[in-house]
Amino acid sequence: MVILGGFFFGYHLGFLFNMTLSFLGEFKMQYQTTIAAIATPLGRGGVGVIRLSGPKAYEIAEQLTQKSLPVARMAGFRQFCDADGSVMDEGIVLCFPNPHSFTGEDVVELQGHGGPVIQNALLARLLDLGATAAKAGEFSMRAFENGKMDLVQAEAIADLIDATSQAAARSAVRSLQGAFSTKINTVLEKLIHLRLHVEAAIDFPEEEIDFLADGKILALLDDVQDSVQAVQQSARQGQLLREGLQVVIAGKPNAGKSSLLNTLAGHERAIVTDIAGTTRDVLHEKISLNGLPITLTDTAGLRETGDLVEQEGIRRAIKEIEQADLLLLVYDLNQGDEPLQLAQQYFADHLEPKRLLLIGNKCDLTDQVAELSDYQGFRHIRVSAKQDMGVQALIDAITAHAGFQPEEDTFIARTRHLDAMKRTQCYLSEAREQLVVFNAGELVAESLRLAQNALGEITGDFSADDLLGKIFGSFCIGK
Ligand SMILES: Nc1nc2c(ncn2[C@@H]2O[C@H](COP(=O)(O)OP(=O)(O)OP(=O)(O)O)[C@@H](O)[C@H]2O)c(=O)[nH]1
Ligand SMILES: [Mg+2]
Repeated sequence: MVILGGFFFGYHLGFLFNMTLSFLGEFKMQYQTTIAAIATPLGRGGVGVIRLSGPKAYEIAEQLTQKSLPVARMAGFRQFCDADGSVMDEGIVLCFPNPHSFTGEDVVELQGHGGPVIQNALLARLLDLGATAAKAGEFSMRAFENGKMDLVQAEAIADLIDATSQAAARSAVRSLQGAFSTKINTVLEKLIHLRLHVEAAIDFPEEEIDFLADGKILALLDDVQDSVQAVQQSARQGQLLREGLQVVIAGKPNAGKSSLLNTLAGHERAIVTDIAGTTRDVLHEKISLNGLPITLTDTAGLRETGDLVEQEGIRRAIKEIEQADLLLLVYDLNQGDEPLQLAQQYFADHLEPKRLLLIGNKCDLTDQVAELSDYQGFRHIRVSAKQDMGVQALIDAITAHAGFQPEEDTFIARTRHLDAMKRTQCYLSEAREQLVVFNAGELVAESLRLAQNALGEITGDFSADDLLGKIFGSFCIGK
């Protein structure tokens, strides 16, 4: 190791060290265009904000106000003028000189009155003065490309705006403040450290075998794999919080499916009658159970029928069942039904214990108590949807089934992040096999390089342009 030192640090470290810097440091992108967009939702309100960003932001704002601009970060009252000098609106102008702005460019915020007609007219005037209409997410994209934030933080802004619960908003703020990025960067640093050791071993072929076999690299690899796994677990909670769970209620007609949906939703959303075949269409309801966002779906009862409308309802029910994250299979405890028989008849291919909860309903009409148990390897629970018996236990079973256990420091995450971590783990497993089974240094190094690229996609270090376009394209305009 000592012999390796000098050469190694002079050569490989240079290359890998630059890589480390590129992911920790900032670089700046020069855009020629100045973009403009209405940043507040279009509608009637006291104030409407229009944002300008780019090299001509100041010049355009000066032409609009026909005056010099206020001092940086100080509010200045100005009139907003049309081409013929007539006053269109008046309001506050705020200037943020580069690089200390949201995008890292010169930014001007024009706070006029919040009405769609005047806001659109002001935006049109800015475009006449040389600005370009911003595309969805273009301000955030520039902020990302100018190193003002990484991809995870940019996504967290969108998630904060779209948050549907307090818990989701809190975890979005945590991601925005860098909680998630810090974890990823810590693992990336460990991975780069491991790559340094492997690259060093390859450079000295006469020592390669010993070096690979001495256990040090394996120990480092263990540590990286454990660290990725730990982040994966936290990110899974954040992803559940953001994307929620698709829960579908299915069963025979009259089993009490719609009653269960109403009880879980806390209001009379679906029609309930004692006529078998009441529900025909698919019905969605967004609810939150123990803080977990859920889209709950009620479906038509499954049975053989000659009724064309009901047949179509059943076809749609089966489609929903096949796509569900979790299926609540409801049956009436008083009918002597074998709960799995229906599942075998209608969706045998989708019978997995981790996607299915069996629910024996109407326990109020039996002498059986509401409780959780096991039935042929599946979770089973007795409830009364009508009398609200066993429903809290059902709610707990649903969230536990989804593996939802948010902690105080949960950060928001997306499926994209989990996919990237899964690929990272695959490359790390490959690296382990090359190391342990084949002792093949070059192949270990290549797998580790791919693992680093996959992990780097999360914060945007190694993201392809089309991925960036997809991510920012889903943001709203003016962000
Ligand atoms: N006693 C009792 N009756 C229930 C319970 N749950 C539902 N019911 C009754 O069972 C009947 C059918 O309930 P629904 O909720 O409409 O059943 P469903 O499964 O949606 O039926 P379809 O829409 O026809 O497929 C209604 O008369 C409900 O009041 C329960 O827990 N206890
Ligand atoms: Mg129904």
